[in-house]
Amino acid sequence: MSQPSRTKTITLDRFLVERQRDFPNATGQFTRFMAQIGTVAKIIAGQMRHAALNNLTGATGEVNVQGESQKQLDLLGNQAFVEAFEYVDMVGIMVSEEMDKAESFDSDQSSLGYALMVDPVDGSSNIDVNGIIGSIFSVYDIDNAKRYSQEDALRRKGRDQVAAGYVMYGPSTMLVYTARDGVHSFVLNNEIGEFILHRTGIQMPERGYIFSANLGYYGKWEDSIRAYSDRFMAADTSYSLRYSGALLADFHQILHQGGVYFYPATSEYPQGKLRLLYECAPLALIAEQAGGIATDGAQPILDIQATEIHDRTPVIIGSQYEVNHYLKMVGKQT
Ligand code: P6P
Repeated sequence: MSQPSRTKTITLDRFLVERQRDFPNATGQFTRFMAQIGTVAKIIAGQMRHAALNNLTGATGEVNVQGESQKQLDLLGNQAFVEAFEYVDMVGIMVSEEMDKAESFDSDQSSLGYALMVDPVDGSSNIDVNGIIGSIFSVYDIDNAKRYSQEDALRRKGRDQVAAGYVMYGPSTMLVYTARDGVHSFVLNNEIGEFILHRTGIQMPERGYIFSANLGYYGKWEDSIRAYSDRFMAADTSYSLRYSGALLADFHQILHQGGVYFYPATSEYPQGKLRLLYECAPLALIAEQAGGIATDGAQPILDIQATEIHDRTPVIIGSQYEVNHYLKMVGKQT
């Protein structure tokens, strides 16, 4: 009798342990870190699934440091990250879209630790209409022994990231990350509570057919950006517009199908709206690891020096063809 074909089920933990063998100096700290990310993702996924039933949608009535209305799930998501990393003694400092200042986790370890930057619930305005949302994270090495000042430890360039990734709370809960060794995705199997390997070495198509931008701001863009945007709607091109209001969801589609997401400076956001440390830099590392490009129009996102933990930046991110076209038509990239 033929045996059932055994598709190897590779959990996130197994993948991390096997990858760790490729890094002879690995201490296992990153493996433990990513396991905690998996735990936070499961907690937030559960909160999202039951939000409407538990009356957890809607705003808190507070405004966050960004001047944006804070949703209940913004705070719950942020708390899930704080609780997951304050006790494991590997994150020395955490920056979050939902916290005015960086949170220091006292650590008696003298070895290397991590600085963690997170957008706990990206696209939270979608919560009230059951839209797609996610969490974005970015990780840097810090040396707790030196007792960095928070600001010193945080004035980083995205190119220094140890790892970056996001969790998408959609029809499936999907975790996508890179540790500078390619881009890998995992899907949460709710029956067994494990993230299962979905794809490794994801490569972004060199050219796509999706463009993602909030055309409601068309009138607030400079002329050259309007001309760039017009190209996607011209009779002789065949692009589709996709814009969900959640950066990571729009980026995820472009990562797999190719194209471009752009949120340029507007008269309302002269520095751009999206945040450098916990939205643009992590996705830029993933984009570059997958063969794509991420720029602010003048320089690669990963080369931008953060001066403040909630810095904003214009962002154009996606396939080589579409982003290079932006740089030709609009950009001044050195
Ligand atoms: P707008 C969500 O608030 C976010 O930071 C990104 O996830 C999203 O792409 C963008 O802002 C949406 O901004 O101005 O189009 O509503």
